[in-house]
Amino acid sequence: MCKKTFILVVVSLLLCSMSATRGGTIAHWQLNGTVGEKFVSDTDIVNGYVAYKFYDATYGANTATDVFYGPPNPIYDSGGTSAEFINDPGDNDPGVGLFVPDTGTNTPLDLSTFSAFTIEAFIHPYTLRQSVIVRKYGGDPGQYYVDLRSDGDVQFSINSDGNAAAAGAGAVRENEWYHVAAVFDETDPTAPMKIYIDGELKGTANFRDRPGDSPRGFGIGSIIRDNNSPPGNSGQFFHGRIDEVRLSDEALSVDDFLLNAVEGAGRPSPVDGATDVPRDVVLSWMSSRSVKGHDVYFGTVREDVSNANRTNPLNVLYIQGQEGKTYDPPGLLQIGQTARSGVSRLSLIVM
Ligand SMILES: [Ca+2]
Ligand SMILES: [Ca+2]
Ligand SMILES: [Ca+2]
Repeated sequence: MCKKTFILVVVSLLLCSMSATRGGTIAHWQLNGTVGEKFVSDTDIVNGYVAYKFYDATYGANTATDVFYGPPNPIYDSGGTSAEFINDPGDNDPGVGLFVPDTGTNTPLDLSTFSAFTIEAFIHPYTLRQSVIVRKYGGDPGQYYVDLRSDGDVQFSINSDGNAAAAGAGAVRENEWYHVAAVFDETDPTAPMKIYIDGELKGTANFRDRPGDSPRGFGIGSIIRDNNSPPGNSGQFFHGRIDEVRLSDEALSVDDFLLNAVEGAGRPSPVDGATDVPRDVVLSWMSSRSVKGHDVYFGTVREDVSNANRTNPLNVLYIQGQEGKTYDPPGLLQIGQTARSGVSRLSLIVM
């Protein structure tokens, strides 16, 4: 049986002059290292806050359970890595997580001095359960968190657990990447608390108070209930990958999320290595707001698709300057596909 191979190439047309309008970054942990090696620590690239790996105080020796450097999220800085939390004891405690020590009253990481802020991270959960993405634990007032629930909900909470913007059950699934953003703005008359998944507003809450100061450490992938170094009381360990944790001192618009900071085009759908793809699939991709259009090349001859351009389209240039980020191939495809994405050039190879 003969299989046709279709090759799709999307070329992003970049705007040359882009102005950055976003405000200040409080911290940005990129969590970059060497894939497969054990995570040690990560220094945020703006203010130098160090996130250290620690083992829960009740955690026994288990070399399989640790935090490693894992594959990067496919959207932002896909040349880096993530932190891969291998925490699968069948429950969410004990485990291994990351912490940043609290250094005093009303520090920037307390988020108590900002009238607006945004918390972002890319997550790729292996298991849906009660587990922390980021959290500064404390009493009421004195805490904030973004966490994952067993039903695929993601919640953003300030001070008391009940003050929560919830994305809702099924907002995320296991073994897929998502961008999560929690946005707070005391002055927002519509709702001061918002939770976004992949740039889509999923939930709001009308609680208007900023977090109070907390004396506990800041946790990534775990709750920290003290300020010991390493923590002596921790739990709710995340099982999966977390990447690019960023705190900003303003209520970012969706356009300013890291989700949209990708250079060129990326994140092909169907995803890399996907199986059971419907034959009437509509191919899609994401691109940054600096991209004003896409040229889509599609054909059965790899060399033609690779070599074609606007002046020499080789009969494979299907779309020119398209603003949209989807492409519905003509007819039905025979698919056992692989996909590869580059920085400013996206290729979907459909077998
Ligand atoms: Ca990274
Ligand atoms: Ca504090
Ligand atoms: Ca514990």
